[in-house]
Amino acid sequence: MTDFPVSRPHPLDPLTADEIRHVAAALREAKGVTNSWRFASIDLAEPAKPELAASPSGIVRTAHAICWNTADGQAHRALVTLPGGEITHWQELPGVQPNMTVDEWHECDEMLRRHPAVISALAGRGITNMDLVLTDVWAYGAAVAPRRYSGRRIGWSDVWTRGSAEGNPYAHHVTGLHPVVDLNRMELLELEDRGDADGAGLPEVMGEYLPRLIPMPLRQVAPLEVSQPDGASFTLDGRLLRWQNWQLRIGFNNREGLVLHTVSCIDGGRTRPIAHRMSFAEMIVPYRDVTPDHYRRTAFDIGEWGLGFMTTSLERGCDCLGEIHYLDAVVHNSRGEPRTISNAVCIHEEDDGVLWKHVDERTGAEVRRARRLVISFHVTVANYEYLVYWRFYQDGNIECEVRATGIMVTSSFPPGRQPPTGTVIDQRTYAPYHQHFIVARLDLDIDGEANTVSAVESRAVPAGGANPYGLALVTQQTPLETESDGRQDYDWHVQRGWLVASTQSVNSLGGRPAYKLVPGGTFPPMIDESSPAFQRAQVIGHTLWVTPYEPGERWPSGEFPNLSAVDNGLPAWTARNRTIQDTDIVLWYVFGLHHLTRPEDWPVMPADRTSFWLKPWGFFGRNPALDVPPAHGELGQRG
Ligand SMILES: [Cu+2]
Repeated sequence: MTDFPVSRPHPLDPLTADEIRHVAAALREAKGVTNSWRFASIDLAEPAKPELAASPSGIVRTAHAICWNTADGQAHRALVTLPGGEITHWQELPGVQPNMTVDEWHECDEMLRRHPAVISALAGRGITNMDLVLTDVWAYGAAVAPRRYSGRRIGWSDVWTRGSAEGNPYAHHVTGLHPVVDLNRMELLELEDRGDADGAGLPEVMGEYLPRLIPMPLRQVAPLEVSQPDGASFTLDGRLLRWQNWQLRIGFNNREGLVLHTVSCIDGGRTRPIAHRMSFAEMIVPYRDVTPDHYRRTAFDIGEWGLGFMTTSLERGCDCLGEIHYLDAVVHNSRGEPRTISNAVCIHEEDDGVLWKHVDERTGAEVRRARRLVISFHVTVANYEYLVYWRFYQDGNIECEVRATGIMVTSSFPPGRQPPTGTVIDQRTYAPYHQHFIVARLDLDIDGEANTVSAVESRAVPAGGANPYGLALVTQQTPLETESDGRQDYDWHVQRGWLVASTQSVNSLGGRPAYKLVPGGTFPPMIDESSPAFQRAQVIGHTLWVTPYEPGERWPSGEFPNLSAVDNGLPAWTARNRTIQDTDIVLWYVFGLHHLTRPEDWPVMPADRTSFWLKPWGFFGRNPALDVPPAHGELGQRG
């Protein structure tokens, strides 16, 4: 990649605050985008790979915007050049609902908390302090949305009440009360109220986590400091990050949050590509509980809300320890006004225990400490938080870990009527079972674009012949030729993994340099395929999908999952059954958490974690970390 002067943005740099303002102003002026409109998204229109490769300096910087008129609900797509402000594309998008916006969430909460019907329904339950009440609007799927509101931008809401002014907003679910709202008119359409028929009232729960509100003193822990007296060993030039032999570019957008571009490894002076782009393209959270409070609850946290919009600021010493470099992120509100999230992305090094070691009687112990470079961001989606960590290691490994924490959705049940689809976590209160499926979009380019993905399986050879003791274990490698082959499922019995190999370069041993996608955190959807939740999210039906690179194919459950009926992303693209062999491929890896809720996850959940790895597999001819030096002061002092 060419380096650019600092004054000029790199073609992959996210939009600046000024650029966002400029795009909104250009659309207001040229297309009559008045105050009755909202901007769902203003993001960089990333240049496609061939453009970037051909002439990065000749690329016309362009923004992609989705906006809609709340008066008639009509959504539009625009492409706007920067800094020129020329609108090169303006397209009506009939029949789709753009993503939900943070503004709508807040405005809806304000409206509902002032609404006489909501106030009256709460008063009937003895809840009269509206300052303690929180409403939390969720997006619908088409199949569970009332037909009479077809075509409207509707949402449904939970109602919660705090135990005190500073109490956990998600501690007390007002079970049985759900406003249905028209978000364009910002009005209450109806209030579902099943009442409190058995008169049990809100259960007595301990749902607090602030130190001053929990019923016990804080325990003692001694200080633990991380010190890097000489500073960190990475450099950042604009958004180009270099650390050890790694080099990559840090991107960010409204929908995916953190994006890693042009990940490569410097190997013996050669820059070897590994990934063109890695990000999370969708996150789907179906709640697996059919009660009236939960049957609509299938969140598309990326397509409906946006990880970038939901990113929160990080704090040194709390979220990350050591020598930290932060990057801010710029998103925007629904009026098209920019909002800066300070300290949105954290870059730092971590000690990671032993990298390699051997103890020899003559030479003593030879040991290397491992360290890793961590690039992370944290997202708060209403009650839940996702903490995303991309980790780069000295031995060529890449690890992607997600931690889930925050507050589980709960509701109450009448005495003796515990639903079977969740776990009791406090008095007459349960947390429904649910699943968090994350779809990582991995545009890998192992030593260039021409790659083939193979399924690699371990096989036991039956005893007999040359294998008299039945010991032999062999591996079987099956190249995936078409998109239907590319739909892969994890199989524990054969330890299936996926090798992404260059079809053009050769390693020092005569083999094809490759990286292996080592599956982790994967589980089957375990859902009836006729379920509307599955129909909207068929991507969760497989662990891995492989497609040929196509710049327009970005969103695995469709560009507009808000109020969607079917998944028109991966299932539709791959129905063409294109060839995926010896070409530029994209892997879509589905992983996450099968969240069988526990009492220990309440009232705030200790971070649960899930991850997968990309490991070099013949990419290097030997252990690439032989040249890592011993820890400071140990050289020549072993024994
Ligand atoms: Cu969960």
